[in-house]
Order: sequence, then C-alpha cells, then structure tokens
Amino acid sequence: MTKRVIAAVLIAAASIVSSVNAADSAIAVDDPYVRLVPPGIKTTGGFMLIRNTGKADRQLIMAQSPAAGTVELHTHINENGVMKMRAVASIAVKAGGQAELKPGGYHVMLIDLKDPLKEGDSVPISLIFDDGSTVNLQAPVRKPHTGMPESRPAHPGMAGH
Ligand SMILES: [Cu+2]
Repeated sequence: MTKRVIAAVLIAAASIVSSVNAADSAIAVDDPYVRLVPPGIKTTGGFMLIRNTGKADRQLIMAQSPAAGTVELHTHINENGVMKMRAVASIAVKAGGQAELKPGGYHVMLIDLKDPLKEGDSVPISLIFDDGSTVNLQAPVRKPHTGMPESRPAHPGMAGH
C-alpha cells in the first residue's frame, strides 16, 4: 500500500517536471547586440550567445524583427581566402551546449532596415526554434569592435606596481 502511494506520487511529480520542460524551451540568450552601421547602410548583423540548458538538441530555424524587411540566418565561410556570407536553414544548439553568434561566424542578418540605427537603441528580435518555441529579446545597438584590444590598464596610476 505504502509503495503504491509512493509510486503514484513519483508519477505525479514526473509529469509535473515534464510539463514544465515542455512549456520552457530551456533556451537562454546572453549578451545580444546589433552592430551599428552608418546611415544609408541597410543591412547589419545581430549577435548573441544562445544557451540550451535542456536535455534535447534544438535548432534555431528562423529569426524575425520588425526593424528589418527581411531577416535571415547567416554564417561566414572562407572561400579561397575570401570571407563570404551564406544563408543557412538552421543553427544547431545542442542539449547542454551553446551556439555563439559572433562577427565572422553565425549571425542574424537584418536586411532592408526600416530606420537608421542609433547607438543605444534596442532592436526587437524573435528567435524561433524547431520545437515551435519563440524567444523574444531586445538587442541593443552597439558600435563594432575596432579590432584593437582594449589594453589600457583599469587604474593608470597603478601601472608601475
Ligand atoms: Cu550576413
């Protein structure tokens, strides 16, 4: 009798856990940003770190943004020494893993920007995954890196120590 009760409780607990997992795609997005481009440039890239804390592999299959006429998933490929962008159908985010969208690699391509970007603005981006889940985020507009490492010491007066 006691064993049967315990079994029933365990089954109930298991179904609660699985329904929570189904509702939560277990996807987290860190540090999203959109690259600032000069006025007149109509395309830019969105970058971020997508983490999958779940137990199932996920595929990012689409991105949407009201700020752009067209949004595509892109990667960079090196073709005979020339870096080129290619549209991809999906970006894999393995269970317990992550996908880094960064300059020179995967990115969300925003094409036909409706308004010029301003630093400090936020661009709404929706990420749609293969399980039907959507992650909505606000990606701040940021200046691109200059390629120069930020090597200034935090406390110049302490540089001699
Ligand atoms: Cu691109």
